[in-house]
Formats: sequence, structure tokens, C-alpha cells
Amino acid sequence: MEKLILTTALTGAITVPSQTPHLQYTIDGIADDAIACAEAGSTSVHIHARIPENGHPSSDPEIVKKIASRIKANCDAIVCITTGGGMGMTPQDRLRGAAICKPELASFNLGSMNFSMHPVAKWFKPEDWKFDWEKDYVEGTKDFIFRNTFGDMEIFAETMEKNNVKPEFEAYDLSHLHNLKFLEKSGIIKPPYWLQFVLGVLGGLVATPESLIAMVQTATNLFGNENFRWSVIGVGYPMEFNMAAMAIMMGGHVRVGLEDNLFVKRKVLAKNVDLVEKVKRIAAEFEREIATPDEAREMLGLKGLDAVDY
Ligand code: KMH
Ligand code: ZN
Repeated sequence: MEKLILTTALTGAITVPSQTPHLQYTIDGIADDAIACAEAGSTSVHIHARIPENGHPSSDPEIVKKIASRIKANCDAIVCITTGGGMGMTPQDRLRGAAICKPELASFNLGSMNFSMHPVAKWFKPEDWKFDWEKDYVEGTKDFIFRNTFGDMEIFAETMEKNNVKPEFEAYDLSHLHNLKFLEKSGIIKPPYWLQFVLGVLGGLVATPESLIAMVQTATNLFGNENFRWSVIGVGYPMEFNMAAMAIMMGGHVRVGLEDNLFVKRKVLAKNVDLVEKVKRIAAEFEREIATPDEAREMLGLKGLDAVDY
């Protein structure tokens, strides 16, 4: 089996500071967290920006550029910049960071969906919220539609093509793979694909072995084994590690990180690096080596850090 591409998703745009003291949201905090994960063996880091003063998700390309630049100055990890952004951002807002920084990878979300975490709000008493924006933000996800229309996806595809940014396709359900097939048949996107199966979002496919096998099987049927590589994200604990263990056994790849899961064990809050170390232990038991960034660049056909614009 080929080496394991281990991606770490550091902050996302849904995890809020009150959920865990380990969520980094300053420029140096996020970048240094990424560097620590790279030093621990993470092949690729997936970054979202936050407003440094209060941790609110941000699409400010200048913040994104400062985070990506600090990471590049200190390690050779692949940087994947989000175009998923967060609640309240337009598709154009969401694209700015990737369009300006021209990273090797940027996320490309394959369909619209409900993307909610409102049940989390009931765990907090009013005085528990660290920042005044959090409660409304979390409760507001009850009515959040994560928009990725076919029109949006054409714009994402054109912008990434123009800036020589390879899409990391985020598929949250089986229909998203069929959407990618439609984009392929329309001549908008062409293989080979780097697919992230994102399982367990409230609004997407649940994170179970059956779901993962269905996603792999559907992708194989639609694109052919030779035309894609896949990685999996299990949202929440223990799903993150259940899916990781399956992917390690099946020859897939893995994403961990506080964007998707806060716990390294039941009720034990984790730093991102703790999640990386746990996946490394699981991979070691299956004798699956972790790919270096350059090995992953070779596997994914990435342009190299000399060609980015940050
Ligand atoms: N924050 C979610 C709404 C991505 O990075 O492209 C979507 C997301 C996926 O984070
Ligand atoms: Zn993301």
C-alpha cells in the first residue's frame, strides 16, 4: 500500500473557542500549531483564518496569507487553504484567500447542504461563552445552508484552474460524487482527483463503516480506481479514529484535527498534535508509513512551494 497522507485540519470555521482551550485563533497560534503538527509528521495542513482578537471565523485573505507564510517559513508541509469558509460568507468571500495565495491545494466543496452544530449550544450556560459572538453563531447553524451550487462550483473550478491550485474535493454525501461526475462530463473538472470523504457532519452522510465503503465504492464506479485517491474525515469522537483505522486498512488516507473532532479519548480534549500522534500509532500498528510532504506532492501531482504566492 502507498504511504499514508496525513492531513491536519487545525481550526475550521465551526469549532468555537468556548468548546476547547486548544483551539488556536491568532495568526501565530494557528501557524505554530500547524508547524508542530508538521514536525510530528503531518503531511498536509488545512487552514481557516480567524479574527485574532476574538476567534470569529474570517475570510480575510491578508490573515490567510500571514498564516500560510509563517507555516511555509518553518516547514515543508503542504498547505490546503479553505474555500469553505464559514457561516455568513459569500462564495466570493470564501475564494479570496485561495485566489490570492495560490496554494498547492484548496478545498472544493461538492454540493450544498445543511451544515449544523446547533445542538452543541445546549452544553453551555450563558456565562460559559468566552466571546459574545459564539452563542448566536452556534445556534445560527440551525438555519445555515452551506451553499455550493453548480454555478458556484463553476466559479471555484475556473478560479482554481486560473491560479494553478489543485482542488481537494470535499464530499459529504454520495450525491456529491455524482455532482463531481457531472462537472467532469461538462468538461469543467478533469481527473485525477484528490477526494476527502467528510463523514458525520449534521446535514451530511453519517460516519459509519457502511458509509465509507459506499463512498469508496461509488467513487470507484464513477471514476475508476486509477483516477482518484481518497482520504476520510470522521467528524467527532470516536468516529474520527474509527474512520481513520478503516482508511489505514483500506489503503486510503486520513484527516484529523480540531476542525472535525475535539477529543483524543472519551472526554479528553486534544491539541491538534495529540490527534496526529494517535493516528501515527494506529498507522504504525498496521505498518503503514506516513508520507512526507514531497512524497505526497509526487502522489498528488502538486506544483511545489516555489509556485505559491505567499
Ligand atoms: N466550515 C464548513 C462550513 C472547507 O474547508 O472547505 C466547511 C468547511 C469545508 O470548512
Ligand atoms: Zn475546512
